[in-house]
Amino acid sequence: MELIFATQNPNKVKEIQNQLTENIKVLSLADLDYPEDLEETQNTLEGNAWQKADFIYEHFNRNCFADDTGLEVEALNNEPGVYSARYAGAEKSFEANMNKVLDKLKGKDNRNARFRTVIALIIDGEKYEFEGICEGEIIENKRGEEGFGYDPIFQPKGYDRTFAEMDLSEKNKISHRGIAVKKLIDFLLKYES
Ligand code: ITT
Repeated sequence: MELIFATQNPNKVKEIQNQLTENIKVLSLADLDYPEDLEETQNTLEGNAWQKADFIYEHFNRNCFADDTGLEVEALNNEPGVYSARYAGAEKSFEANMNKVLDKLKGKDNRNARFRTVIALIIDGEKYEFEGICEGEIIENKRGEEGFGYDPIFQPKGYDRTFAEMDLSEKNKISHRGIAVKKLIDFLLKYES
């Protein structure tokens, strides 16, 4: 089976292909010589994941999936959420985004937050959705050098280290994307057999 992953991010493609058997091949948009960024103009993670998957299905008429992730901070009405990548502006600066969250949380006791990933899959014309959630809190000062995005300010529940203080394999075991991807893979392996 071949599946198109509707992303321009080669790391995400590699991450998933590593966990699948040879029978399931994940193709990136680069493999299809499709150079454009996909539109993400919806106001929910679900909306964006389906927007990307639907677009690719209509364009190529092939089995495909897409994902979207956001950081949801309880005391900020679940902001930045779907706007996580460009919370502090179009330049998509990880530093500026983290500083904005830290500024907005100054003086607030409730620092609960969660990362949420949604994966939209279209296979043989049928639609399936998978979700992964990682609960945690926003710490007061950035810690750690690993990972990306909001990792230096996010400490998962039950841990005294941030995501940026974990290596990728440790993060993947408990992370939002790790959980959603595992659900997708379990589904695909069963679907194949
Ligand atoms: P695409 O090219 O696939 O669209 P993206 O950079 O937009 O990748 P996502 O939609 O997965 O990435 O996530 C949106 C933003 O949420 C991302 O730019 C980060 O700021 C943040 N984010 C997502 N996953 C994260 C993680 O595991 N750790 C920290 N921040 C994360």
